[in-house]
Amino acid sequence: MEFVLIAIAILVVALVAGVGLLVGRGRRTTRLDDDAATGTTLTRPRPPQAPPAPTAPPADQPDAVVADAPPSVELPPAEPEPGLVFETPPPSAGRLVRLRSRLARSQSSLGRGLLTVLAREKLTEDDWEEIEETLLAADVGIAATTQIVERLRTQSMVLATASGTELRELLVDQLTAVLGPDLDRTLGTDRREGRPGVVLVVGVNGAGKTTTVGKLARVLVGDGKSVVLGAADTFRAAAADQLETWGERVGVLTVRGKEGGDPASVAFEAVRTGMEGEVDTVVVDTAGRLHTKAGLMDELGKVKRVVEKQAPVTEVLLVLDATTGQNGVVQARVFTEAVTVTGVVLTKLDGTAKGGIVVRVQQELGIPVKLIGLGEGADDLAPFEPRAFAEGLVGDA
Ligand SMILES: Nc1nc2c(ncn2[C@@H]2O[C@H](COP(=O)(O)OP(=O)(O)OP(=O)(O)O)[C@@H](O)[C@H]2O)c(=O)[nH]1
Ligand SMILES: [Mg+2]
Repeated sequence: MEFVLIAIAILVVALVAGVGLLVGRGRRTTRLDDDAATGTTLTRPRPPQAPPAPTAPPADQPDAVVADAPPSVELPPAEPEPGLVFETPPPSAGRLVRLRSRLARSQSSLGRGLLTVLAREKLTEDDWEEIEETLLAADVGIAATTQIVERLRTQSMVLATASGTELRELLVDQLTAVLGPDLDRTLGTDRREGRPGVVLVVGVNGAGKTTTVGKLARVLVGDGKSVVLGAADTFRAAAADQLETWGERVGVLTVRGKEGGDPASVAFEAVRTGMEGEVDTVVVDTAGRLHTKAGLMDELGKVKRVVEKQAPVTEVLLVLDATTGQNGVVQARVFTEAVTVTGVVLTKLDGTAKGGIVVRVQQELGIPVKLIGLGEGADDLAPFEPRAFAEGLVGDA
């Protein structure tokens, strides 16, 4: 009798396990159990990873994220649901050359305007003034405008006899020179000393942060890297959904928290997950914040400090909307006081005639523009390359 009871018990357990497995496979993304302490849920990432050894939480882990027993995170190969295929985004190389025609609005004011004047037989003072005004109208800024005009003036003799193609080349050279061709624009996305690169993305409301995080994940996946996303914008549930959708398309895991939860906890959890999964890069999205609200700006500092209890933040990207002009530069200054910004992302350059803003932002902030957004398409984000950008501004023959 006892034997029969044991046999029935084993049968029941086997049945329950079988049903559980079937249900799990049917989901588009797998969610691990809620972390009791943080309410964080996880979806699976793309890269096949060896299951990590269970680790104890670090001694200096902040109170808000100390779980009794943090779920050990196993990151098996991400498998899309049958019939669903992960997208394969293009690599970073060559993106700007492909997208530079999106600078069309800038081209019409800068390229055409300048080339028309430069092509005149003998340049008068009025002509030079017109050149200056055209550059200023494209938001190039006074310092760079003066530099470009002075250099072109020293080449007056050459200009007088130059062909259309030669004029274009001269102009591209001068624009490239003010775009900081020698600045280091390497993105801090690589693993260092056995830990993932950690990218924190900050900026004011609506600048394009979440979109940039999603697009950046695609750039990284396109370059063969493994990525985890952190949805540390806990103000709106929709923000985490938005990010998760970007991730799911390329098989990248998103760590998210409860709406209204502590953003630093989510960022911490995302980095912990990335460490355990041994991914290359963890990219953390943050909530849009008004640069005038001191409390919100302080919160950014906290997010960074909490993350750095585990791994150094290797890149802080400030996302600026290129259509906001001078205001963007003012905002940027406040952000640089709250966190050390290591790179600027200028978004919406496709929607402005003021492509020269890149020059001004770099010169006034002393921070390199590392990425630019040139459209709403999933792969419309490109690493910034001065010469290709200058060519885009001037336009094709
Ligand atoms: N045309 C164009 N639109 C862009 C670009 N980058 C972002 N956008 C659009 O800008 C809008 C805002 O983008 P989000 O990524 O939601 O901005 P956010 O900074 O995360 O906003 P909050 O989280 O509300 O602060 C969206 O409609 C994006 O499609 C770009 O390079 N070009
Ligand atoms: Mg957002």
